[in-house]
Amino acid sequence: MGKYLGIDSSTQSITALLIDSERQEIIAEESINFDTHFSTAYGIENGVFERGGGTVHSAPLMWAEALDLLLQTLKDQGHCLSQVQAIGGSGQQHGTVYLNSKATAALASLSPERPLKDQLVDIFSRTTSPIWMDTSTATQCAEIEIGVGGRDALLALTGNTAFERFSGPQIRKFHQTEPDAYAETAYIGLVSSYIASLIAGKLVGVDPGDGSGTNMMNIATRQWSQTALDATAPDLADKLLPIAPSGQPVGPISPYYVGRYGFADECLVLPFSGDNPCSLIGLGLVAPGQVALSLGTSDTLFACIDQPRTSKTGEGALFASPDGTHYMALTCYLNGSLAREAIRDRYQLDWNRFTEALQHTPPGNNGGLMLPYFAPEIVPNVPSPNVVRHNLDESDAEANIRAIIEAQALSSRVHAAWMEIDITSLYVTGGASANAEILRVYANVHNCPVHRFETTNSAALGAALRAAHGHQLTTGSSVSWQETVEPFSQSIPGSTIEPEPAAVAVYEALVGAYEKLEKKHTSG
Ligand code: ADP
Ligand code: XUL
Repeated sequence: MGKYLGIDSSTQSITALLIDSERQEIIAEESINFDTHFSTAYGIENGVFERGGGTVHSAPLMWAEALDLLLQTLKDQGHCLSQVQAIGGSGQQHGTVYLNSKATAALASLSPERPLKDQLVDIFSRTTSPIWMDTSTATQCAEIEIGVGGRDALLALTGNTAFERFSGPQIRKFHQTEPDAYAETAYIGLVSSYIASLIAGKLVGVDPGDGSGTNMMNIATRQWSQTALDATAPDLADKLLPIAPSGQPVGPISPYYVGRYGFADECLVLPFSGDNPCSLIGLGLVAPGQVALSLGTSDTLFACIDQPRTSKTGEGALFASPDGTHYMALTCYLNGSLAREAIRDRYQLDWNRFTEALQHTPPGNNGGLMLPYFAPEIVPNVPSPNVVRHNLDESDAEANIRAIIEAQALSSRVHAAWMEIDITSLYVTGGASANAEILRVYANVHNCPVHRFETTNSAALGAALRAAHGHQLTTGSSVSWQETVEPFSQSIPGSTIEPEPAAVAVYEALVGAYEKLEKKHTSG
């Protein structure tokens, strides 16, 4: 029992969440927004650079600089980091980081006198990282599926059909377009394993939760699949570390953080996992049944399941749960918060006015519908931006606001069917889950209560809980996952949003029309 730190390196920010497992409370929660601090230095917007043709990258050196700023902020606030017994972490999924042969020595010899940024600038064989928003690899997806013996073969082997954002297709594209830089790459990691490597001061492998988002991991054995690696790029096994079991500490924290921020020498580091797998833990989904909704930069709907269920149509993804035994089924949308912001900004509103518009307009929007593909969409697969308005006048700001939220909620209902789960409640997280009027639409579309939690940073909370669980196992105590998550996964009393029968009936009638409109304008 003690203090545990969770770090979530996400698309737009990096967050630290500190828990006291004895007092069963969150004692610190701090975020560094990338645009606020680094937009000029790195030329990013919303945490990323868009390079046309669906290419979306970010800057791994910026993530390191942001990590320093985050820890400095915690230290300046007076948090006693020497009491942290273990650190767990989470990263935006699928993004790949490419390191050269200098990385190992640089990580091992970090001086607490100089910031990470100055000491890591030379370790990259590729200075940018393609991230989950990148949709530029349709060709590579097709090639990988053929390479392993077809789409069904890849699905059976890895649990997933090929997705543009997944790491394997991104690595293949890098090998094809920059073969020299690929040859100079000594190690390929994911966002999660890269941040873990910075903290451990040595290269740390990818965990099964994030490994399952690569199209390269055998979902049954939770190890890299040589067949999938061969279909992806040459010599790839040499550039990857073995998969690191999610619950086993990889060693103590690097002396850099001891000297610079006052962590204890013996503070342990757990392998990091993906943000969605960590949210699964942070929301307490350690047994099959409950379903959660994350409204972050991406919107995701996910559930804990006990048997690997796959999505043949390519609507859903299957990941290993970092609890070591279960799986998670997930549907991911690219047009989440940034699409909501596109509408908010189109009508020059703030979130208060946006929320008022939802209060002023009726469920069903008088028949006005929108397909909100401001950017290419993952589900359904929409390769280029395409915003469709049906019975909807673009000049009517309030109706457009209701239309986008209803579209997102209706789509989450349509594309959750593959999971074959009866959704009887939704646990919510992510920045937009602070907005009760958005959640009301989801409660009515899914006809179930929506539960809210103390933190909207469930990925960082899940990372801290993973640290607590992993550390306690090293002390010989046989703590269960249920015991670990329970004190932190109670919904806020009185905050549940219940479905309203009249609105439920409206959406029951509307969902078919939405699906029809979606089919008409997409190949799905
Ligand atoms: P990520 O972890 O993917 O970087 P977050 O979960 O932190 O993202 O969510 C950030 C997003 O939350 C912002 O881009 C913003 O659009 C959204 N957000 C914050 N407050 C509100 C609000 N009151 N209503 C709707 N969306 C909000
Ligand atoms: C999940 C996905 C996104 C990212 C960013 O498959 O691509 O949810 O993890 O949050």
